[in-house]
Amino acid sequence: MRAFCKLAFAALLIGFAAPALAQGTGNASITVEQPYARATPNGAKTGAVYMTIDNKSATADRLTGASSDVADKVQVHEMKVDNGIMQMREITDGLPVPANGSVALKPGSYHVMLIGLKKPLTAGETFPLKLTFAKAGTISVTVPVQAMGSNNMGAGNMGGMGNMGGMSNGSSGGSMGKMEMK
Ligand SMILES: [Cu+2]
Repeated sequence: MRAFCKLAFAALLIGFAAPALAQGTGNASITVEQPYARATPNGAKTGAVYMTIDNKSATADRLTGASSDVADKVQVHEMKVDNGIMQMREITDGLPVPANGSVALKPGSYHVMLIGLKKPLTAGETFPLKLTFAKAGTISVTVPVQAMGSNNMGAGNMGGMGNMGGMSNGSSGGSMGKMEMK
């Protein structure tokens, strides 16, 4: 009985440890870990996708583009605070994924930007996203949508993402003026 319990516990641990969320089958060198998007408020025209991209090969790669059915346009963006002003811009020359390394797309930093959302992103749903790499080619991932503010680390940045939603429809908003898209 005791041995059985240990075995069951070990199986449980293995279950947790397995990279169940690693995606990117069909290509050994690049894997996409734990992609997710935040739910968007009604009427929002933009959303963001976060993930960690691992490169297990000895050759550096670049994320050069993305596409999805859920939005008109998908771009790779960089966000940073410059002189107290939150700015984001499209990375047009590709986001570097270092050899034998990884790059994190996370709130307040790099993200995949969904522009022209066809419908709000709803918590609990998933949507397909295609990522194009200079060397590894196209990798398809399934992105789960998490509730707004579900990640404490990004809570402060959620306001920024909300502002992005307002930005695209051109309406004025209190904090929108603090954000510029280049
Ligand atoms: Cu963006």
